[in-house]
Amino acid sequence: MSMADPLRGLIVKGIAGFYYVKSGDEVFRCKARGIFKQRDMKPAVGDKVTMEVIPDNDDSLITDILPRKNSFIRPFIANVDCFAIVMAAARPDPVLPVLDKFLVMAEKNFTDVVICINKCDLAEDTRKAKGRKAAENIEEIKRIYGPIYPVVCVDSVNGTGFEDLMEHIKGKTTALAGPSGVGKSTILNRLIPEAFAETGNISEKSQRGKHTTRHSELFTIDEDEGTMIFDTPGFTSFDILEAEEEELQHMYPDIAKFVGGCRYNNCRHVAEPGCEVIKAVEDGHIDSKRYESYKTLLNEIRESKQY
Ligand SMILES: Nc1nc2c(ncn2[C@@H]2O[C@H](COP(=O)(O)OP(=O)(O)O)[C@@H](O)[C@H]2O)c(=O)[nH]1
Ligand SMILES: [Mg+2]
Ligand SMILES: [Zn+2]
Repeated sequence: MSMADPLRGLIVKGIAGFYYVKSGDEVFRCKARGIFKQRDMKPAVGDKVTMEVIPDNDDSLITDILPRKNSFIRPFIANVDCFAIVMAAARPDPVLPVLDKFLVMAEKNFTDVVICINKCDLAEDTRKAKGRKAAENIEEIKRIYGPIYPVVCVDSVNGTGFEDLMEHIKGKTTALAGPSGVGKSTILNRLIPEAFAETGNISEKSQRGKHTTRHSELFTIDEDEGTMIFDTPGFTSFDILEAEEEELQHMYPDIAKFVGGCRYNNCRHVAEPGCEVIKAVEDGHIDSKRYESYKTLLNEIRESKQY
């Protein structure tokens, strides 16, 4: 007797013990096989799975989870190809050490990156101080990060700059990351109108949007090209502190370029003599803000290992 190939699919949503698995044009509501619980494995949105369709039963059964490219704990998702890391040109002003943390998270999980500056409309009126500040913020991000990562400018209220953004996420499964209030939900609504991601109104005082997405969900932007995007409640905690201090230098591509030439081969590039990284900072080949954030994160990792 020959068994048919098991049906393959992609988990696009998980709610209350049910998983919604997309296979071709169909979405099957599934339960997970009991064995996963015993093995302490939980299917995640983004997982590629095999499943069994049970005749005369409303629900199908997830029988296996295929190996993951990466996975995250909060939000609990898997197989992210690309992070679109969102910062606002202003309101709220970009915080570069936070951008660096998201970049380290992306590097640690081997994803592509596109830095997306949103609210670029705020930089239009440079006759006003507010507009000049937004324009300066955009220029600074482009100057520091442009040589290392793709940087795109969008205005998600009016929908400008999205061709550029699409260029970098085409054919990939992308997750939006970034602080609250920068416009992630508004961008998502532009990219996939049926997502209906709720956009919080920014409060004048806190300059923060209210965040409302509770479940992670994976939406298709372009079926033929295989372009997909996660809607998540947001990345709040970072796995970065699980990194070894030795690893961190490799998660800054601009710093990694100079690693290997130092006098000591266990050089951490903090104050060691004969350090090529420190020399590159002094010579202006590495931006001093990036270097400072490297040292800050290195300290965070060291402190977390002391307990
Ligand atoms: N001026 C301007 N405001 C925007 C833009 N994108 C989003 N906003 C506003 O910023 C606030 C926060 O947006 P939201 O999408 O909820 O941010 P999230 O917390 O990152 O999901 C909302 O009031 C949006 O209307 C933009 O491109 N330009
Ligand atoms: Mg949001
Ligand atoms: Zn060094």
